[in-house]
Amino acid sequence: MNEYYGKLVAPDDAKFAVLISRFNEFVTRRLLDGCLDELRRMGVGDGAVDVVWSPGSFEIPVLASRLAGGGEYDAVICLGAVIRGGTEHHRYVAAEATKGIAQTAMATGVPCLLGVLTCDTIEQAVERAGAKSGNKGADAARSAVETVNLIRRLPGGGK
Ligand code: INI
Repeated sequence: MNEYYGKLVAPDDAKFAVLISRFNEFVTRRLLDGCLDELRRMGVGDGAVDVVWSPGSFEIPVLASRLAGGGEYDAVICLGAVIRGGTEHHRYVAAEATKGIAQTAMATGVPCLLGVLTCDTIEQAVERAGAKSGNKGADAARSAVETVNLIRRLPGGGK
């Protein structure tokens, strides 16, 4: 029996894009801090990371598609914060962002990590951006490294 799993070690030549929404920046900056800190702690050098700012979470899929499709990155880590407002607008933004990120990963074969918060309140978002409930940016960074490592370890997975 062969069993495959990813280690929390980034391959030396792996490159990561961190695609982050400027909307609700007071939250997303904390996700970015958590993400970059975690990448560094897993041995990823700053030179192996490009940070790309998206206007909002709605624009993440089209930008992720460009980044993942360009052949430059081993993973695209998508960070955003969709927070319920007074209308249903947030619902459409969250649906398109999450669906588009998944579709981009499937279409390109490049892992696109879901680090987009979908919250009812600002408190919930802050809790998930480095307060009570951890940091979803750091979680996405770990999943990115684990997935990239696993892909390289799968039969035929190396570049
Ligand atoms: N963008 C977000 O990233 N989070 C939100 O909570 C949000 N809400 O609720 O409006 C949001 N809207 C902007 C959207 O992502 C687009 O940038 C905008 O609609 C222009 O296409």
